[in-house]
Amino acid sequence: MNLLWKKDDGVKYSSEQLHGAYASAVAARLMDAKILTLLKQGKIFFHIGGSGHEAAQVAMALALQPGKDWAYPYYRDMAFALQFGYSIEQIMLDAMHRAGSISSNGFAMPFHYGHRDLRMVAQSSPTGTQYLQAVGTAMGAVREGTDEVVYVSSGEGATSEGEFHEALNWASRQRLPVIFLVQNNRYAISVPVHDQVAGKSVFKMVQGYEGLQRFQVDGCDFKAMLDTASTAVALARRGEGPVLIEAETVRLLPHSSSDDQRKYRDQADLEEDLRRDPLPKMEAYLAAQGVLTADGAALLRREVQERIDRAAESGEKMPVPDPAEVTRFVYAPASADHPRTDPVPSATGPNIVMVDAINHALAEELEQNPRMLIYGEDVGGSKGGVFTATRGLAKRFGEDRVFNSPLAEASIVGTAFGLAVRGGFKPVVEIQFGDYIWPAFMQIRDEVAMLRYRSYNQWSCPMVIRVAVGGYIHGGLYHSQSIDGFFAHIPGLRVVFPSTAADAKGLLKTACRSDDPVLFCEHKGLYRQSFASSPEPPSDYLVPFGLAKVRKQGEDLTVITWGMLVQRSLDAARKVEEKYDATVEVIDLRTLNPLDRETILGSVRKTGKVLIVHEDTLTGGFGAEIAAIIAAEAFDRLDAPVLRVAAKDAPVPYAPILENAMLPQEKDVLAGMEKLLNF
Ligand SMILES: Cc1ncc(C[n+]2csc(CCOP(=O)(O)OP(=O)(O)O)c2C)c(N)n1
Repeated sequence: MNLLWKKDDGVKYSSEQLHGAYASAVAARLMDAKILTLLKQGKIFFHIGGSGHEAAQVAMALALQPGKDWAYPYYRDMAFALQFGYSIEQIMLDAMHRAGSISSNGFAMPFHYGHRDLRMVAQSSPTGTQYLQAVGTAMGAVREGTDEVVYVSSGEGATSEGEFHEALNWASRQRLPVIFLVQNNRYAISVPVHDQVAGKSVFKMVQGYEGLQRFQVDGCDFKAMLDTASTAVALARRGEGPVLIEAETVRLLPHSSSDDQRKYRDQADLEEDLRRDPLPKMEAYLAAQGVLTADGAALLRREVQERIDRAAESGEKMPVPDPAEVTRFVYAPASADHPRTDPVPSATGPNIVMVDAINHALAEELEQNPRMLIYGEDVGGSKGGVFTATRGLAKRFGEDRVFNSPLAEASIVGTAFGLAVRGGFKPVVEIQFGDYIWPAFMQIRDEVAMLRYRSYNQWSCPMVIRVAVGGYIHGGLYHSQSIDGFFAHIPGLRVVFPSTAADAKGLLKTACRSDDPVLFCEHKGLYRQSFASSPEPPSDYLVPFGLAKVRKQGEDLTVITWGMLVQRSLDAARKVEEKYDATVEVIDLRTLNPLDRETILGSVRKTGKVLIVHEDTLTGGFGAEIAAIIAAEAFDRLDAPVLRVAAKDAPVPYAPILENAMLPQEKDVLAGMEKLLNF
């Protein structure tokens, strides 16, 4: 083997490796051209290319170890993907959205790379979400005692996203082995870098992160880039912390096939980029090293072009995905098999309140699963969360397994994603208040809930997101919100909402063992309520998802409710039964996703009248969904319109008299019941 590269840190590359990197760069360049032709022919619908970024990308991939190191590339990373181990044929099948395409089987957009064997985590489209995920994966690498490195990339535009900075903060704080490669082509679609980045340089912008090593390099210069990438990987692998590389590249094509860059870039600017084209420079360097000749380069181009043409021809003949599979991998395949029987606890302990039941469920699950981790704001140390749900856990299980996160909700969920995709780790994270879950919404909606689907079941990130929700506690506008309606609207996310201590324990334990991500709603007003307390079920008590509980049997009216409104509905039912010759059935849904349609419809068909009661605001609340299901499935059994009792369409105000007026009260439930019984 002819070794051409030897730096002080001992990194070496053979002539074969350098030649291979050139072949990947050429393949990426020719693929861009071919796909644009196929697009004009109507055979492909979208293209986003990396022409001008090839040298930076292949150098980076060459410095990493595919299969060992992890990669979170971005959509412009075709040359990286090829050098890391993707084949031309695989990328072509992705581009043609054919069945069998490696990244997603045609479910994700092309150029969103994901490859299980290569440890390349299936990518999404939001700019910047990948950064926190890479940090989480690096946390896992360190915890497992490996010397794996995690690569993550984006353009310079994505560095304006807050999550990029959250990721730098977390990675620097924990000295994690993450390589942040920012490929600065000076445009984010049409936005020039001076409208984007303070000081026009990402390298300068991030200088305040102590512990972050930084490099700025000409990304069109293969040698300079390989030198930098090798140094960066060696540093990260040695445990010397994260590294940011700003590689100055050029964008030789428009942003994507939907863009025309001549509308916002002048001729001189475009020509200047062409002068910096990295490929001729790479060829000259490799020729000088004796790795490439002019004839050899020409032959390679011909061979690669032929292979690309063949890949396009055979790709066209491949079948398209099967529409029968359109909902196949929204959830873990086994998750449809939840048992339909409510377990009876084998023994019960003394009465406990809900927050203690949650605490005990977490302790038991930490005990039985050594790879479960708990973190969030104020969760570690002796405080144990602002509601004390995690009190004592850090002391008992160690600060290594139960710890504080920075005050950053996207960080909490994004890193949990990165931990969970490794397999094995089960992050059970806490969002302190539902009102503050929104910075994590992108991670939850576009990332956590969609990962399995977009990767055709190659990747998943099961986790539990515990979140304190709800009002009736004089918490005001920002400590009282109901969020269940938003999250029940997300395919791929389980939504659980217990109303008793026993259910909270049994459901949380199920959540901790679920293969799906779970949003676990804990009502703050129920944490210490005596009416929500129950005898404590033992550690083998697991409540299945998708099984509502009939809290009170009745014949004349069905009330469907969950969370805080269960008790108010039970109280109202008893009052109405004293006044009317009628009995009321009260159903506590316990999980909104999966939804127990069977119990709902069975009861409605029996009573013929239904009142849906929830704490969330009326418009767009989850009650509307239940009403629609009943209207569609049990219309012929209804003796009255479906009615809803819910909060007024307003925020939750602070003064108790206002809060009471806004949130549904027992008297409102009673009025709804009477209206239906009198109908
Ligand atoms: C969160 C989010 N906002 C907006 C977009 C639309 N978008 C896609 S790419 C892009 C520009 C990205 O520019 P940059 O990060 O510099 O990378 P480049 O495409 O130049 O390589 C935008 C605005 C998106 N995908 N995600």
